[in-house]
Amino acid sequence: MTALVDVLRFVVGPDHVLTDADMRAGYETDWLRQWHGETPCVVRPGTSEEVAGVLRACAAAGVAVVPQGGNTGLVGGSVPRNGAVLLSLQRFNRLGPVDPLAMQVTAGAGVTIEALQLRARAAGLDFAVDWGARATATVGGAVNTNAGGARVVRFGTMRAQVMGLEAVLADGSVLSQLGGLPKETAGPHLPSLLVGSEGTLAVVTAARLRLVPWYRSTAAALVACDSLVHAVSLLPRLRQLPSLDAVELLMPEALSIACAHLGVAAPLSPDGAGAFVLIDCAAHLDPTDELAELLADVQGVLAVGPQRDLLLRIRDHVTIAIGARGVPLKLDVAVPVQHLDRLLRRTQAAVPAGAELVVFGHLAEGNLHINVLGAGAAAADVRAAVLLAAIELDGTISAEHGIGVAKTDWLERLKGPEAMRALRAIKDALDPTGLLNPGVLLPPPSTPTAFT
Ligand code: 2HG
Ligand code: ZN
Repeated sequence: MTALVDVLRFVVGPDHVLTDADMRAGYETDWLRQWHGETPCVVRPGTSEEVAGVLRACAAAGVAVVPQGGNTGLVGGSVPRNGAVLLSLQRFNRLGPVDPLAMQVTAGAGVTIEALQLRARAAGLDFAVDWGARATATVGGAVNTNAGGARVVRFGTMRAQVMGLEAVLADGSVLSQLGGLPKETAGPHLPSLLVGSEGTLAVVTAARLRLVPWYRSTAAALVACDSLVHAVSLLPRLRQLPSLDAVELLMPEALSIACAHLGVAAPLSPDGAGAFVLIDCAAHLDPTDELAELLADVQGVLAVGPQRDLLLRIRDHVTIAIGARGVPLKLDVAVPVQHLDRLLRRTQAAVPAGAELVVFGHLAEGNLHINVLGAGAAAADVRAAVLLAAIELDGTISAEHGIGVAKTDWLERLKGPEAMRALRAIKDALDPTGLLNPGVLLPPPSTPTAFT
């Protein structure tokens, strides 16, 4: 162990190898304190060549590597396990100039989503992917989980933003594909293969990202619906809105606990409502009238416009509000929207009396964030019931958080044996010794890599 640490100090400089327990602590537990592991050292390279040096040193010592960005993941994919070295990408915080001709920018893996948004806006553009953890979550993590968030209805997930990547492969070679050409049919697009690969195929160090217009005029509305079915029925008309930016779902308990956490009154009374839909619009010209007109004959609409900041703040704080009440069973599933109600009913039926079910999510993508507090010994059964329901309803066990270590046992059921064989073949080809993030995404390898 000491020998490896010495080599790592040589590769990245002594200040960037952290071995003291108090220095490691922040890297060993995720932000919501759901996942914890231990690492003998945190290594913080500053260049792709240094990443390559770290990978070569760890490979030579037979020690696995867990890459980590902002550590805001929700499925344990960036928390160290089994004595692996923790490779932090935090120092990859370089943000290139915005290219207004291509509407693109190159961002280091450690750049936060918020910093990227601010840089884009300073140039009159915007970055499309957005979610509550924007101040801490990083580009590298977003690429690796194929992050989604609120604006997928308009701009797609992270996959749709990635024009190119720079990444270090397990053998230490640096794959640099940051050109960003919008058209190229010279074989498969390797950067796309790495999107959503959760650090198991390469260490992503930078991304060439698509930017979108910055729509400065905004309007939001909150609609109290009788039921989830009623909420879903609004989608066809909402999709007509050219300015539609987000369609978020808040079940009454999610709205209540976020408001209570923030100490604000609920903008609409949760009493009697079955579901709330938060609609956000953004355009070059004020979309308020367009949104108001569209909702004119809909009951239970909060005045469009003035309370937008509050509504978005409430939505952003649901996860934190849940976390403040305890460590929940957290599931991130999606089904075709017409099956959402069946998914919800099957979930409700699985939750034991006395447990607290908090559901919210991204309505347009049929993506429910299912959080159960106080499930106790029933947690495993609830988890199985929800994941099975998602699969049986033609959905997925992970819509945007990834598989991590949390759902590897269900991946084959979702994907089927053919896809699993293909995924394993890709993993074996790019990382034959299982150096990168073993145990994440694919079930643990047969030969565990332990720190020696
Ligand atoms: C969100 O949409 C995040 O706010 C977190 O994906 C979801 O906490 C969750 O379950
Ligand atoms: Zn989400």
